Amino acid sequence: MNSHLQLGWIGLGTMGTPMSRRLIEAGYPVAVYNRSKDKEEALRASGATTADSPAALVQQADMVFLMVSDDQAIRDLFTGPQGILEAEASGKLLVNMSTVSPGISEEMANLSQQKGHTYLDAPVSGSVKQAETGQLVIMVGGDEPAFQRAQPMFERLGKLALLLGSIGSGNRAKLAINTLLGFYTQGLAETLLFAQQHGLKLEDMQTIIANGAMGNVYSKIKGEAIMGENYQAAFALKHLAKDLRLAKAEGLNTPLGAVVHDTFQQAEPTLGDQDVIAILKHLQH
Ligand code: NA7
Repeated sequence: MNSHLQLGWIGLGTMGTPMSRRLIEAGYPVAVYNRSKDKEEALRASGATTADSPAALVQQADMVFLMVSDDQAIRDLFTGPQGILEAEASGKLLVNMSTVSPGISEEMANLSQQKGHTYLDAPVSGSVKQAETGQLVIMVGGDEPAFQRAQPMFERLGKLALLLGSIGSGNRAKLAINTLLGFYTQGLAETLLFAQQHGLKLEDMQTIIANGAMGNVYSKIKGEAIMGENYQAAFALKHLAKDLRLAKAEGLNTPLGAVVHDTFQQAEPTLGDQDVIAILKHLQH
């Protein structure tokens, strides 16, 4: 670990909080910024310092990670008042780990370059548990030297970091894998509902799925959530609805893709803040 490296972290939501904490626990000095200040308290208690604005954060850090909701959040943080691009600094590495469109990454990478910074898109596969345990899969777009610069931090955050190509490649890979997540989530929910409607017990279906080739960690966790009626968001349904919109905008127009896109858009207004597997409740009606 390079103890002279000062890190910055923007976005302390469900994912950003455990991810930034892992870097603090590894011994890096980390300064944090979150739009809603109350979320900074827990990180301050863990040893982080805070910055008053994205610009102030960039000024004091060598490398800044972002983990926020969507394209709009990224646009606000980069180009808003006291935003990243207003920092009086250059030569910083900006690592955007949020799931956003390839287009906004290309745009922000260009603007960053004009200010002498380097940008990587580095969205992740995995949710809270993987974030807490450093088991995320990190999909990266950008150039090799920047990737190498971020690699020690990626090793702390994930079990795998792959450089996939130019800026936006990480975002494209993330949209592809989350399309599969959409298929699987709706598929699992429909399978369990079908079985239940035919008088089968959910516990028995769980056992059958877990012992067959279709079983995996995801089906186990989500099946248990359904049985326990625990829909607290490990991955909020609104984020998957957003990812499917982005995938559609990138040209996803397959039979399953179209159905899953529409199902999650319909469910979002009422179930958006609950976990993705709450799609089951939408399908029940
Ligand atoms: P959360 O828990 O919904 O957290 C979202 C974060 O993004 C949170 O820190 C928000 O700040 C921040 N945010 C949202 N909009 C803005 C704007 N406009 N400006 C600044 N900051 C903003 O998301 P997750 O941690 O579950 O997921 C993060 C990403 O990973 C997302 O792309 C997922 O699809 C995958 P707030 O606290 O609301 O002030």
